[in-house]
Amino acid sequence: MKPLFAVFALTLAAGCAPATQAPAAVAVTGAWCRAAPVGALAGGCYLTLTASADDRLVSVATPAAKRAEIHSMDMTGGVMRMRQLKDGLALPAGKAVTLKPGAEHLMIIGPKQVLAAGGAVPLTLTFKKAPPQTISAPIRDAAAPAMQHHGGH
Ligand SMILES: [Cu+2]
Repeated sequence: MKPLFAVFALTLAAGCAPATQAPAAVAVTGAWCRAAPVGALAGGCYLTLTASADDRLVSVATPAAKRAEIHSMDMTGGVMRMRQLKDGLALPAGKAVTLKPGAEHLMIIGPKQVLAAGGAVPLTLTFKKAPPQTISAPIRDAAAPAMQHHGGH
């Protein structure tokens, strides 16, 4: 048993050594924001985050709204409840974390622009370890693409 433990400990130690590890990075894919009617008080944005090492989405900011928050949504006693994740969102190494309608999402509160399909929302994502990233999330209607065919012809 002893040699096995030794190998395990060595592997762990190597994983923590900064010299042998690639810099922390988070891949951001599939970002979009839900189109909202003129005068909407808030809007939802969604994306998929994959961290190369254990990390955390700490905060989000946008010049397109008064503020932006990281939210979760869950069912409590049959009621959908939304709450702000004040400590951010955990991003386990190598695991794609998808923020989507009905689950974790980004909320932009007090939009300063109309959230119309075809536009885009700039979002700056701040992580605990990885460098911050600014992306442009296209605004789309929430309807699934397959559903849009019904009204077409
Ligand atoms: Cu929300």
